[in-house]
Amino acid sequence: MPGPPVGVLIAVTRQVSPAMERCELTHLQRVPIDIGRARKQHGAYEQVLRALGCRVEALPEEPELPDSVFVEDTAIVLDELAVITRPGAVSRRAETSSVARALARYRKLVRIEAPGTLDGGDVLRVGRALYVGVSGRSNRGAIEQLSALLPPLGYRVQPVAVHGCLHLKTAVTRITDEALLINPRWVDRRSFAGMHFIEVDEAEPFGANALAIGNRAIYPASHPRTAERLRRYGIRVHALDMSETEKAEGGVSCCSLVFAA
Ligand code: CIR
Repeated sequence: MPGPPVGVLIAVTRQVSPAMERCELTHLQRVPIDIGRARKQHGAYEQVLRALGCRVEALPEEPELPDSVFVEDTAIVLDELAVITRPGAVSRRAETSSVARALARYRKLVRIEAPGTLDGGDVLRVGRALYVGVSGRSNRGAIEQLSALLPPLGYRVQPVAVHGCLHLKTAVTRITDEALLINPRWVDRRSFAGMHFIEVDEAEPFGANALAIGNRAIYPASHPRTAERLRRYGIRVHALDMSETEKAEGGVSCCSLVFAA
């Protein structure tokens, strides 16, 4: 298992939008969101990022962009460059420009062009492999663009079918370079040859989204049984109440872009 990360880690985040109640929803029913509570929870999330060694760069809030707290969907930050996405939901396309400005200080930028659509929540990186969910948000056109751009840099791009959930990373996230946290009902584990799997508890289908940093993971308090499985695997779990962003169909990985400066 890799030790704690070395060097400066940046975590780009964004304050919860006052419009979050108008967020996109695909698999969930709309229920009231308490914006004040969402902001407190988001502040606690940023605190844990700091405790895990990240320098948090919080972008200003976007009052007209309901889903703008979910910065993960706007970019894929790799070691050599950042790919600015073209989000699958039209309501989310305007989120990318401010993130691109923030990332331009750290990486050369490239962009997904129409008719490609890509949400960062569909891109799972494990070592030099990029698994890309073919979902309601991310299409083959974007995967073709990634497949032209990234193999010359040493990345392998592999499309993965996702069923029954919003993004690939709703169904599976990286815990270490050897282990994935997975809900096998939403994604086929055979897509990830050679990996070890930690399965979510059956009662916690949304439990496959963790944000792992070194041997620690930021993880929603709403999935205690799966959290126990992570602990048994040797992961130090930082459990957070994320109830309000969960109502907006977001997980813990969605709320930041973490990368080495
Ligand atoms: C959406 O539907 O786009 C937002 N309400 C939730 C996005 C969550 N992002 C993610 O899983 N990466």
